[in-house]
Formats: sequence, structure tokens, C-alpha cells
Amino acid sequence: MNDRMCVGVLCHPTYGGSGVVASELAISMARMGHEVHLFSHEVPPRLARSSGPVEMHVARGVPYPLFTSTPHDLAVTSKVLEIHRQRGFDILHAHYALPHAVSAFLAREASKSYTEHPPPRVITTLHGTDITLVGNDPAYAPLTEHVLRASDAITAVSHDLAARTKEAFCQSALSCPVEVVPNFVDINAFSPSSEPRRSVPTFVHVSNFRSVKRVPWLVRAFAIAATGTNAQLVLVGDGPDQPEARRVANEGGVQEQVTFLGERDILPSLLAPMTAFCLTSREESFGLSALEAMSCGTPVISTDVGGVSEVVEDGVSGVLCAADDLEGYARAMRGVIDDRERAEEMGLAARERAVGTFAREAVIPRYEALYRRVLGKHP
Ligand code: GMT
Repeated sequence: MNDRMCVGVLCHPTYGGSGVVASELAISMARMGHEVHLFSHEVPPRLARSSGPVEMHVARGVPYPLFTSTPHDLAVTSKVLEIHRQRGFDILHAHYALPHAVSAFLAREASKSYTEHPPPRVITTLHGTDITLVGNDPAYAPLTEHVLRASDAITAVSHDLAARTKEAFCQSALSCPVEVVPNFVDINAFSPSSEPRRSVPTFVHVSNFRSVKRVPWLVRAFAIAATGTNAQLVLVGDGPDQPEARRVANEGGVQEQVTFLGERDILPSLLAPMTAFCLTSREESFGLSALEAMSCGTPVISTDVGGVSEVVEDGVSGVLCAADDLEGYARAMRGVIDDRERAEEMGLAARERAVGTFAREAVIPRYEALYRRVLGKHP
């Protein structure tokens, strides 16, 4: 076997989270000389911005009146099989268990009918709600469990998520080992600005405004913290809770201090001048957006849920608060408004943490070594 691997990456085309991790991994592996194909039903924005030599395959299902929704995952599976027959994948790497581990598993099974290439190995990377909210729902749990057991390797982005996966799906540790490979950040693209920070204390939040992110809760905390100050809150992204967040801003009388930017793709320049990044999720396996802020030298105020404490050290690179403590969260925000020097110190520590533990250069080789290991090659 030669050293160049042929890798197929399957992911959701999301602005954040798993779509970013999968795209950045694909770009890095391709730059290292591997043949990398990425499959999704749209081009993930992070890949669209890159000139890296990844072959993108957009596969969309065909709408048909009989279907209640268009089955993009069948089209993705079919495309993976088509390219496998031409190129021969060594590895299929599914990001987010559903539906991608199912697609990878199906493509691997189907490939056994053809003899041009041996069937690929399947690696599943778990990102969070694919276990905590979706994959463990009784509607999907038996299938999630099956594809996890059928994977040649499973990784999770934090120790917390690995533990929760074992709890939910693995009766014995041996039957289903879950390795932790943390998320990573491009510390050069996400770097502190040479410009001074905004003089007005400004908080920033970036998400898809799903209920798990609790953006209205954040606006409520901001309304308490910002009373009598000129502090600002900048909300980046869009999603189902956006109207409710606007309503809470009006109700709390802070509508002039809250800006809804919508979806943006210029995050480093947005994050670096901010006083603190806010995360208020009720579940968060890792918190990639928080890591990107830290890499820009911006400290994080977050609810202490899931794997966030594996990223943000409480009192050092940010502040962690109990998820049900609205007043406590507001106090943490007020602490930052009142003591900018302390916020600045936490920002320096945040950058140090990102560079020292989560730099892309340190994490990508762990995926490459895993690929080689499941192929029976030495790392
Ligand atoms: O699980 C989700 O809500 C979606 C997922 C994504 O695709 O954006 O986010 C998860 O994966 C990210 C990348 O690994 C993690 O940084 C997020 O913490 C995680 N979200 C949750 O656990 C809620």
C-alpha cells in the first residue's frame, strides 16, 4: 500500500460545528497529499472559501410528490458508491452519525458486490446532538447503535461526549471504544487583531439560533447585566429562535443595545475586537465557536454544560456558570463590563489555551494516524 490515502468525507453543509470541522479536516488532509473527496447536499461554506485541493461532490435527492421530504442522504450514498467504484476509497469518514454513518455503512456494504476495489473502512465522528438529542431518540436509537457498532472506529469531540455515547450505546467498553479527538482551530486565520478592542464593552454570540443555544435566555441575561451601561450585544447567525430573541430584547428595553447581524462569514474580524464571547447552550459537546473566539484572544462566558469545561478553563480563559443560573450568568457579564483589565487577561489566557491545546497542526495528525491504524498501517 502506498502512503497516499483516498478518503471520502461525509458531512452536513453547516456554517458552524461539524460542517466546519469536516471541511477543515478535508482541506488539511488534501494539502498533506491525500486524495480527498467531500460529499454533502450543498457546499459547506468553510470549504467554499478555500482553494484547497478537495474534490467536492454535491449530491441532491430528486424531489418527488410521493416523498414527504427530499431524500438527500440517498443521493449522497449513491454518489459515494459511484466515486468509490472509480477511485477506490480507503476510508469513509462520516461526520455526525445521522445520516452520514448510515450512508457510509450502506456504501461500504454495496461496494462488496463490486470487485474493482476492496470495501472502504468506515470512521464515525460524533459531534454532539447526533448522540445527545437526535441519535438517542427512540425513533433512531437502534439504527444509531447499529452503525456505531459497524464502524471501524468511532471518535467523539470531547471526553464528555465519549462518556455519554458509551452510557447510551455501549454495553461494554470493548464492544464499542470511543476515542476522543478534540476539535481544532486555524490559529493563524483566527488570531488577535492588531487594532485595539472596541471601547464600548461588547459581547458577541454566534450560532444557528436553535432552541438548544438559548439565545433568548442570553438576551434576558444581557438585559439584567447591561442596565445603566452602554454595553452592546452582537448576535451573529439566524434560526428558529431569532424572533423570540428580538421580542425579549424589546421587552427588556435593550433593543437599541442588541444588534442582529444575521449570517456572516467573516468571523475572525468580527470576534477579535469583542470584549467577550457568550455561549448559553443547554447542551454543548465542545463549543467550536467559543474556541474560534478564544483563538482570536476573546474570553468566553459560557454555561457549564457538556464538554465546554474541556475547552474553557473557568476563571482563567473565561467564566463558566450553571446552566439554570440566569442571575449568575448576568453577574459574569457585568463582571466583564466593570473590569475590562480582567477581561483582557482572560483573553490572553484564551489565546494561549487555543494555541497550546487546539491548534490544527496538533490535531490533524491524530486523524491521519487513526486512518492509517484502521487500514493496518503504522502511524
Ligand atoms: O450537534 C449539533 O447541534 C450540531 C453540531 C454541528 O454540526 O454544528 O454541533 C456540535 O458539533 C460541534 C463541532 O464538533 C461542537 O462544537 C458543538 O458543541 C456541537 N453542538 C452541540 O453539542 C449542541
